[in-house]
Amino acid sequence: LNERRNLLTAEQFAEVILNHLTSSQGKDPEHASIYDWRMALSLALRDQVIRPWFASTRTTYEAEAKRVYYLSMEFLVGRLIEDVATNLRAEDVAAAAMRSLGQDYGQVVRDEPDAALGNGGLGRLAACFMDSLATLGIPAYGYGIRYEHGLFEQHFKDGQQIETAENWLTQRYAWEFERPEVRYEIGFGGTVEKSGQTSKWIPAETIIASAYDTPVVGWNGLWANTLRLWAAKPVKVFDLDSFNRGEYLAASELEALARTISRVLYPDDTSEAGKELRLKQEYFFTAASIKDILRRLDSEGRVVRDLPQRVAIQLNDTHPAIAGPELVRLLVDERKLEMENAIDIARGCLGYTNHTLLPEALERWPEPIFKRVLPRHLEIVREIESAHLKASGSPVRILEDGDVKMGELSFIMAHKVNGVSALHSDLVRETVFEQLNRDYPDRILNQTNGITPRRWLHNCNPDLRILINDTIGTGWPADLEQLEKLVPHAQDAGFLEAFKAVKAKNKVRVANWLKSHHYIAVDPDAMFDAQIKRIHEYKRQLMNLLETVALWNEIRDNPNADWVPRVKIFGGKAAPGYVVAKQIIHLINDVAAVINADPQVKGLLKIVYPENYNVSMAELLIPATNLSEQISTAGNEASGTGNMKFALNGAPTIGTLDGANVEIRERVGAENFFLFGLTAAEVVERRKQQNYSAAAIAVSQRLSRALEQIENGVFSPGDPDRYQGLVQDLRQKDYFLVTCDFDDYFAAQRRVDSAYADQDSWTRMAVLNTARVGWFSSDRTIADYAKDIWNAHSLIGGARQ
Ligand code: 26W
Repeated sequence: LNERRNLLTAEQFAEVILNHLTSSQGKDPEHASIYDWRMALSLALRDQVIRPWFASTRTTYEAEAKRVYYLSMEFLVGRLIEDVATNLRAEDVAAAAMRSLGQDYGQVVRDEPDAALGNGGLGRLAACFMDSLATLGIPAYGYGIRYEHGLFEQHFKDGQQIETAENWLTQRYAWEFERPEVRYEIGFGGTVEKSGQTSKWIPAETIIASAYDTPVVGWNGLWANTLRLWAAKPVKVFDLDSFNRGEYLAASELEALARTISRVLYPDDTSEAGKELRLKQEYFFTAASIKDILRRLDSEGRVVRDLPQRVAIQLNDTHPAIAGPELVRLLVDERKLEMENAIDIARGCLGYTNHTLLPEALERWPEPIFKRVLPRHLEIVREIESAHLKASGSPVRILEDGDVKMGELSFIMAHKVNGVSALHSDLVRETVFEQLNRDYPDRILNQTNGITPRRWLHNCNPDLRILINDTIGTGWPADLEQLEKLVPHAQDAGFLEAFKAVKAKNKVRVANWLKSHHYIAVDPDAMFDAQIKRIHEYKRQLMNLLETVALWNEIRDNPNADWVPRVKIFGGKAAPGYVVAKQIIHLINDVAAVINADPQVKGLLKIVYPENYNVSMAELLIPATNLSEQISTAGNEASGTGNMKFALNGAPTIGTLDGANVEIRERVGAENFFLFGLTAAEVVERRKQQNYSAAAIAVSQRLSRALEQIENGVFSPGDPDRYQGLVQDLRQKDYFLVTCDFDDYFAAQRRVDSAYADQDSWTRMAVLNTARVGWFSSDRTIADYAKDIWNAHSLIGGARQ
């Protein structure tokens, strides 16, 4: 295995970089821009991945091993230079090589734009899973869409979110290989022809799915898998007849139409727009992936009966749910299997992960749209439904109220269905899939999410990495539970000092960045308190902001008390059509303007909200954070993964018993976690009461005052009515119980203040958070999926350590 790693010296590597600068970029060092240097460095790194990549393919083939296919609409990859360099264990060589060429390695690393092909948690989880699959040496492909425009860029204009198109492909993407020979025709619409027992779909339009492959190398460079993203292209690029008639636009219309399918990532991570284009995107990448999987099976001389033994297909939420009907269609219409046999074979391959219980996020397609786009699939969905009704006696239908329900379809077509935290999986059993769980009692299981320790500690927090290496050795990036060995050091004054110094240095780094990139001055000695995630009502950024306003009032009332200086950091985007979320953004910025300009709280309270939060910003902010805000209404955050990243980097949580917070608290210890708020069961009960928010406001002086200030225009003096609607909703409805949890949250924040005032004990808490969250490595998550769902195996054995 070690022969796969072909470590170069810095001199040799500099040579490779220079060759790419000239041969691939066509520049000499005198005329090269930072972009040229970045491309040369990236291509030089990519070269080093080829060997393990080929070797992994060969090994998989020879072992006749089962392959895992992870189907996901989103892969929120971020930057890759450091990721690839460290996984190859070539970071020092790469940095030294660049230095010898007169280049600033860190600056070149930061020049890389994020690959932002995802919205948030679900997409980032897929990227962490790809890293862990490669690290564990499990043969796997990620399948998704090569969006021309990733998640929009967020700007603030007068405090309001403005979106502009993201344009990552204006520069060449260094990591991918275009595969013009790997192309499939994907049909839409049309009719179904019947002859006797057989059916044949005659699509009205077809487009081409064209593959782009990015190798994903694991830790130590022992294994590499493929992320295969599909781009939509026209069957016929250009209509010469139109052109010759002088109809220049019409001549390229076909191309423009076809490319629309992979043009842009839908920016909604919560509400289903029900748009036909979205359904087409889903079918487009799923159908291409399934065809690719069958082609690979055929090329290995296997028959479709072997599928469940050779192939595991994981559906990342319902977005690729059409994989079930598509696989059945190919088996029945093209390979002439019996319907029920085909359904069983498909189910043997498929697993489905549920990522949300929010009713507005559960995909349903109106039958007319579904039928227009996928007429044959609608027939097959009916067959799947009747086979299910017959076999189980279940009353649950897939087609209901004129909709095709993708959650039910996924559940019925999968042999395993999983939630993403213990609490969430319980709620999946008790709520959305209560009846189906009775019908198929062994189908639902839990797989608590995880994060890759390579990106989320080793790379983003280099000083902590070094401290940990010096303290417990270097085995932890591949075996994160070794961090437990840090526990005894939580009693060691020298270690605590060093740990604190690392955090302080990371905070200075952020303070400098805020100064230079956002023109905001913050005191690095203040507590950094961060809530960075998508803006959503259930995540309750509004509660955090109300607490901030209440704290502001309190400081002004008692200016001479012993206040703990705080910087409240917000980060995150709102879906462009989510009006309330956008108002919350506006309010955060309005409150920030007033509080930050108030001389009375200067040095004690500051709000910062840097625009365009993304993966790279998270990598900067998380290592510098003292307090992690995980304050969703219990029962709503399926898992959360930011919560794990903060704890791993030594930031204790203030949080509710929601998602993976529950398991984090169990592991770090209740005394190292600031708990508040209603439980999921209490939330259900409270919602049954009348006027619960009015009652909560009536008993809270602090909350009443903050609400009045907001609705009276204290923070929007030029437009005093601006937040009337937002506050009215809290007074009258408050579905997410901001008002009910407010007082308990405020009290928990004051406990945080006192705990933080004792810096030694705070640092001990921080250390114990880092030391005890090793279980949340995505390596553990993936090992459990492999065992409990996929029956897939590592082909590198114990070598990864
Ligand atoms: C409208 C279509 C749609 C609906 C839901 C798009 C995307 C979604 C996702 C399910 C939203 C999402 O990212 N969910 C998050 O998944 C993470 C990984 O499991 C969890 O940690 C988060 O708690 C969950 O909100």
